Amino acid sequence: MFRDRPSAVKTIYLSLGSNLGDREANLRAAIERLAPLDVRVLRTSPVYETEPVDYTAQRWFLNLVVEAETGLFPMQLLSRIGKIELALGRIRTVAKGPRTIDIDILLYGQAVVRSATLEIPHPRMAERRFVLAPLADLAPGLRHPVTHQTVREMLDAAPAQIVRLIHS
Ligand code: PH2
Ligand code: MG
Ligand code: MG
Repeated sequence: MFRDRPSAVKTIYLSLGSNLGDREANLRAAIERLAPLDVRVLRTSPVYETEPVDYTAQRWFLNLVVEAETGLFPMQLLSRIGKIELALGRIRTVAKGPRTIDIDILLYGQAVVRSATLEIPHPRMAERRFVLAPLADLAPGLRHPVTHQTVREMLDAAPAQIVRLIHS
């Protein structure tokens, strides 16, 4: 009963990235701020150091993926994530440029959301090793709700990009 109500608890996957200041501390601080905002962290992937994509003239990133549970609706989740980014000093200057912290929603259960301000699954996740490598550590068999590819299949097909494991 009510299994498909959007307010039911969902398993979600978030991509976190930082390439300014103490990157590791920024990732940790962001993770700590999730629980008080009703996003319960279940597991955290290993940390990868990753070559910048799109806007390449910037420092390498540290990236990881968080698996969490939340009863928040997608737009509520997006707005709380935005609060964490702001609190940690994110200033939007160059699009896809340097940032103290970036938190992106990759997956929200098997939901598909397409609005002007939010797209789930993340529209570029299948092209990004910095997303797929840590996601594959947590959930290699998880399927993309639109393409039905597994995370492992997406990673195998993704374009070249250097990602190196830093630690678990
Ligand atoms: N984020 C971007 C653009 N490019 N490259 C890496 N390696 N890691 C990121 O998190 C990243 C990026 C836009 O959000
Ligand atoms: Mg991003
Ligand atoms: Mg973002």
